[in-house]
Amino acid sequence: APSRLLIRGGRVVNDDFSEVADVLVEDGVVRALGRDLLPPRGPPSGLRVLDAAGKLVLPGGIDTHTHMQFPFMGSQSIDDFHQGTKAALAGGTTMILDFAVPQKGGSLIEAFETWRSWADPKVCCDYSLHVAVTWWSDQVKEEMKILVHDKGVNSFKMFMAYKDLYMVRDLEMYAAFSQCKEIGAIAQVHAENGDLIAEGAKKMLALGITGPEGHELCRPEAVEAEATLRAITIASAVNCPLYIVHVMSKSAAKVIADARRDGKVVYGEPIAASLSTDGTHYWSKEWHHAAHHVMSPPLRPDPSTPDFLMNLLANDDLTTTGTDHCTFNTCQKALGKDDFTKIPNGVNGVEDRMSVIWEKGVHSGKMDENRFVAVTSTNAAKIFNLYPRKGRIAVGSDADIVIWDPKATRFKKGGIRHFQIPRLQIVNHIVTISAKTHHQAVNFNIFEGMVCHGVPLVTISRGKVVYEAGVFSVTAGDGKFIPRKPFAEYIYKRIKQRDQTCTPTPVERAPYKGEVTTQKSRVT
Ligand code: DUC
Ligand code: ZN
Ligand code: ZN
Ligand code: ZN
Repeated sequence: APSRLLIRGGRVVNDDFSEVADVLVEDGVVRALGRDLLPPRGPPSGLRVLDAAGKLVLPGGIDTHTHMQFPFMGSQSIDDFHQGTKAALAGGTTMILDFAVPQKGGSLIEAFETWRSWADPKVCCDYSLHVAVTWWSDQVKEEMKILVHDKGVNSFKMFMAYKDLYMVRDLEMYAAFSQCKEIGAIAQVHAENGDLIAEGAKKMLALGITGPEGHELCRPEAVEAEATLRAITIASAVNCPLYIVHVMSKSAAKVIADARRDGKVVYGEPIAASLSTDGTHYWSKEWHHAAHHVMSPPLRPDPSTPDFLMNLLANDDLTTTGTDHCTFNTCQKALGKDDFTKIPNGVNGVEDRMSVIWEKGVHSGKMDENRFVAVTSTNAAKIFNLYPRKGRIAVGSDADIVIWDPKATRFKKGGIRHFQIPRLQIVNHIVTISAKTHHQAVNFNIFEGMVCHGVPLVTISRGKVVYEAGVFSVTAGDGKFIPRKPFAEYIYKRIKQRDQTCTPTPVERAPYKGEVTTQKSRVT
């Protein structure tokens, strides 16, 4: 295959600027960007030309939140690192951030190495790993440091829910957040009150509510909002940057927006699911349909939630987007047939996210193409310190690029729509999202039937065309683990600045009436 690519005549879209330009790709990186890069004599041998006229040329999507082949709730998620990353590429995502999750009492480094041994031989796109802190000890503290210094990890996730399995208490979070601050890592939380959920679930089961609706009823919005505020309060006490994963509710999003207005270094990550569907499905008459929507925190029954979250994403109250892609087939979901607490939690999205956000965000008129790039790619790259290697189309950046059709239309009935582009015939085949046509392993799609006007036509991963015209040319293991260094500049400057303004300085206070000695007092 030619080692050089010229993407010609497309509209190159970064988070801050769009311009019609050619993109020359060589050795996996962007070599040049400009007008008319094609020599008048035509392409030299070894140069493949992709005509992108009328299309957008976007930085590949970064999915900040996936769980491929995750051993969880008596099951293992069905999309593994192979199928899951192929599906990502088909959807225009060229990098995922997955989670290594140790058992309580287990080594973080061992978990990290285990996940790497699963992912490395299988991944088709680049990836990084967040590591979960599920318990606390001196060993955990030391291992966090080693992971940051030697293993390319700069983000640690704490679960405030999943009592007995993964949940950490406030004091443990305080300790973990302090350590994150110390070693230059960003703290992440799954924000839900695990104690309230456990009690709520007991109550539901005692009332005879055993179906998927019980899942939502025992963990209402307030349970998410309370934990979100608690995590922000704890992070703020140690001035550690905080990233709230899977923001699912209006009330949690409001808490984050408020904290950001107060100047706190907090980021919120809504997911494809919370931005485009809702919890009314839990009341479906078909058990399997309801069960396939079971994830934590749950989708919210309030149908105004997706629009609300999308508005906050558009105006920078929320910052990034992931999917929490963690899929289970119907037979796996059936583990919880008689008891909703046993339904393996998780929904799809890794393939759907870009088109779903385009549809509900850009096509709906809530955001422009630049904001779309910011929330699907650039902001994640900045926060997790992958920028500008990832998240930007610029000279020297990895050539993770998507040729995007912003105005795809419906299939002609019974036919497949072909786009005739010189040297390239593109088959546009995912205009209507369906489990029948998606590349995800799972046998259900929570976005079933959604019509999308924005679709990836060609996906390029580190300079290689890996998906085109509905066809993959990628091999398991082609993706790479991307190590990340401590605190991105994007975050560090703000934390430093807050260190100065937040730290109380001891000063002399005026003596009380009749007091002979003065003593140190703290005035902030
Ligand atoms: N929530 C899910 O739905 N699945 C995986 C883990 C999580 O927190
Ligand atoms: Zn979670
Ligand atoms: Zn439904
Ligand atoms: Zn998750």
